[in-house]
Amino acid sequence: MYKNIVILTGAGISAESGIATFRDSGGLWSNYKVEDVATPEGFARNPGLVHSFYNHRRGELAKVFPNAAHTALADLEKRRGGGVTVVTQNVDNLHERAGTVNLIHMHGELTKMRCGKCRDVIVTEEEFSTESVCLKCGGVGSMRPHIVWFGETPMKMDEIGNLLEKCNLFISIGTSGAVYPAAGLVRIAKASGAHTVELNLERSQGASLFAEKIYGKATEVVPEYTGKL
Ligand code: BV8
Repeated sequence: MYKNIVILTGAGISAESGIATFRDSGGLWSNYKVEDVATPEGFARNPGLVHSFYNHRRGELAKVFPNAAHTALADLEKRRGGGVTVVTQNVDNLHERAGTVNLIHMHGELTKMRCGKCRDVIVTEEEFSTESVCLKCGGVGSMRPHIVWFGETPMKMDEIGNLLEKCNLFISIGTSGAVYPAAGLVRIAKASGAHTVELNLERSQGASLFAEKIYGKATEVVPEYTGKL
């Protein structure tokens, strides 16, 4: 029986809820250039474009719902009464809305904005622009998405490292394994002696690192796999 389970999720777990992935055809990156909307340099160059990219995605959140894969992870956590942590690369709030409690957003959250001046972080569903004012310090145009862009340090890496040292089952769901350090977490889990499982639509870039691989749609393979734990 696995005592400590760490589950890494990526955009693929939210695909069947209707949220575009990044690298699949027609995905987010086919309509926007990464360097324009997901880097600090892009934000400095054209903050209005970045605000509209995230305003659009934040608006989409209200129209989508968790799917059977999100629910299966929340049920697993409830059933196990602890020892299950989801580390997500996703910035949507579908894991929380499905009931997952032990959750780390390593790339930040769409529903949060941060002031570049006073660092205040707020939860919001509003649209933001370069005219937006920080309610704490009054800074005009100083608000930015509370999101980890390329070149920025992912959140809670120490906490994630501690979890991986103790983990004996590492499950990766719905990620292409294209982005680091997220794509390297499986190596740390393996070094701790964990059993490693990839549940994905197709082989990821890191497929060879996993001891067990099951391919199919997340709403099918995730409930089936976690139901046996
Ligand atoms: C950093 C927020 C220093 C934005 C994102 C080596 C080591 C360290 C860093 C690097 C390195 N090499 C290069 C780097 C730099 C860079 C990087 O990785 N570049 C890549 C492109 C080469 N990394 C960084 O800059 C990171 N920061 O390195 O800081 C550091 C390092 C270590 C420790 C401390 C500090 C910051 C990266 C974060 C960037 N921000 N997102 C936003 O969301 O708007 S990344 C972005 O990609 C999303 O977060 C997304 O989650 C993530 C990964 O994509 P996936 O989730 O995997 O989505 P994708 O579309 O690619 O794949 C979907 C998968 O689902 C597919 O496999 C598909 O088959 C599958 N699927 C589809 N449908 C289904 C399905 N599966 C199941 N069912 C379905 N129905």
